[in-house]
Amino acid sequence: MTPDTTEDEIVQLLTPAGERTANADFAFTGTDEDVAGYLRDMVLARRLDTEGTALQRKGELGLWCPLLGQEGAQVGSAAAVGPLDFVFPSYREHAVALKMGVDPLALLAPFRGTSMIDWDPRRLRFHLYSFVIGTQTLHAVGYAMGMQRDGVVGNPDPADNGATLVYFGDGATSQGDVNEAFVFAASYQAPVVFFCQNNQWAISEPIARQSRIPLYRRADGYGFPGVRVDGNDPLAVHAVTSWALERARSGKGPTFIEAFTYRMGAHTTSDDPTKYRLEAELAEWRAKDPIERTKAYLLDRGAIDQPFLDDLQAESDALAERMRTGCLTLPPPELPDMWSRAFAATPQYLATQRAAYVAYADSFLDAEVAG
Ligand SMILES: Cc1ncc(C[n+]2csc(CCOP(=O)(O)OP(=O)(O)O)c2C)c(N)n1
Repeated sequence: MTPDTTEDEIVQLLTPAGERTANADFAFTGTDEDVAGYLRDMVLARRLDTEGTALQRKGELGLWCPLLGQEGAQVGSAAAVGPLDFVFPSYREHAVALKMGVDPLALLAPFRGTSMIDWDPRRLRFHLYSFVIGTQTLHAVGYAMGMQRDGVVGNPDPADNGATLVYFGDGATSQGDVNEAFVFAASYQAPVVFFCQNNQWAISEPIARQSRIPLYRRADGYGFPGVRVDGNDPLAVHAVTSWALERARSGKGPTFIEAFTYRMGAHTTSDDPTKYRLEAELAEWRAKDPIERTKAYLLDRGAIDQPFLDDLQAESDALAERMRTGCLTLPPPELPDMWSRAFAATPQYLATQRAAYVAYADSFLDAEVAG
């Protein structure tokens, strides 16, 4: 189902069996401790994801978007984010959200319908989830152009520079807005990294039907580099994303990264993938699991041991327990909140509407007291 391509076009540094491989252009420079950290982040994200699905099945969430299989792409890329960078997610980036400091309970809010956002995007440098396909690519380019004007790009000291990193899916690349984002980013040499998780499916639409060429090659037509990386290899993803972010921060413009991965779960909890894809395909990708290969690599090197894995299991269990109990305590929204959620400072006309509503609602309370 994938476009015609050859294996050697993919940057890979860790094979599915957990063996290190070399690449002529990219090298992983992190330590064993860093890789153990990636393993921890991936395991916790997968557990959060499992609980999200379970909570939806129990009727506590309206919807959940599983990330199962995409942990390597998300953790490897998020680990490359620097202090001045700003991240724009789609709706499946739970592992990135955790890495950026979002509280796991806050992630449940949009899916429980208690809030659109329960974290501070400015403090965490992590924008709210975007459910409208592709809009976040335009936000990321606009923000990156603002960074250029604020002088946070291309400074001699790398510590003074930032860029944006935007996540989207293979299906999003068929969207007009996303192509407009590419054009603007190229025209202005905006400091943005387009991180496409090609998980092979846009709901039931396979990638082969959406693109005649491998997605990363499209970047050439816009005038910036495109790189295809093994999305289930967190080391390779980290190496490629670090390079692309550094390029952007130093003023060399945008990069398109195609993280070649697979959505092992359903599109959302409203979807049944057995209706449109074959079990054999899933089995093939299960053998490329990002967590299993990273664990095998670290165990083989003696960089982690059973106590490490036991502690991780206990930490995962505690996270799951907190999600199960905490989900039920998320405060439901108050109706008057809808006038004060869109702007940092509520404009006068909205404050007036809000006051009129509150007075109207209160008039029923007065009537009750009088009655
Ligand atoms: C503008 C817009 N059009 C259509 C949809 C409906 N929709 C939701 S998810 C989806 C497919 C997205 O696929 P992809 O970009 O590959 O991301 P993935 O869900 O696989 O992560 C579509 C068409 C939407 N949310 N927004």
